[in-house]
Amino acid sequence: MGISDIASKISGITLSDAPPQEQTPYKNVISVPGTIEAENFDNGGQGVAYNDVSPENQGGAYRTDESVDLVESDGRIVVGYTRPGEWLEYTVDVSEAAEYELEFTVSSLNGGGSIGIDVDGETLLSGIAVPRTDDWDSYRTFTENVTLASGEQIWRVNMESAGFNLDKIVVRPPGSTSILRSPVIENNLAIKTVAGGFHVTAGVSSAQLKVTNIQGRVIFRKSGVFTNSFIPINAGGVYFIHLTQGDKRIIQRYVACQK
Ligand SMILES: [Ca+2]
Ligand SMILES: [Ca+2]
Repeated sequence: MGISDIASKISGITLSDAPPQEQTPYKNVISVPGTIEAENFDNGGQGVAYNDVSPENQGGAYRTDESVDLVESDGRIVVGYTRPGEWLEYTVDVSEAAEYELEFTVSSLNGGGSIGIDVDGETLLSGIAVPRTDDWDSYRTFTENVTLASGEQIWRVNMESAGFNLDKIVVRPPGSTSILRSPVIENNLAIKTVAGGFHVTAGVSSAQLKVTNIQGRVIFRKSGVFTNSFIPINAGGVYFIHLTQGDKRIIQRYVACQK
């Protein structure tokens, strides 16, 4: 067998010559409203169901025959070792065209990441900053509101800027959550909800704090620099806490139980 025969045999087994795999849901089509676990990306492999820079599963968890880096962290399976330009696709079925709230669960040691979502090739979200959580094993949520069409669709989650772990995205009708865990945009801007009220920090430059009730009426307003300042909420009901500082903004829902 000559060199050219060997070369043709080698090229005959390279993956690039294999026909592309068909894209199918990993377990089931994911019902929305519902939970998209990041690790349950579609079947189909590199270039079809996902784009992953490193050929091996660097975390070594869950789906060990895929290139996507899956890590066990804080008792969860998450997508880790994210790199800019990587993406994952999910086959979802939206029950009803409506507004929904997307709640992302993430961790990030150093912050600086951003995420986006395309639906059937159209941008749904782009440039969404992923909060810093100071530890890879420390997870937080943040939410974005979107309008979705009904029916089966392919969601592509884009790792626009890297440096975060993605656990899951919960999709729910807006207004259906109870107390959300606190998002942190930067270390110096945070809302931490607790029973009986919330703590607010805007530690570096002056921020505006506004609390509205479910009718949109402002019931509390404060501006300046706060460090872990406690704002009591005494009457039961649903409130929205708005914290803005320059172009940064956190809006968080707070549900106070009747006493
Ligand atoms: Ca990989
Ligand atoms: Ca997960």
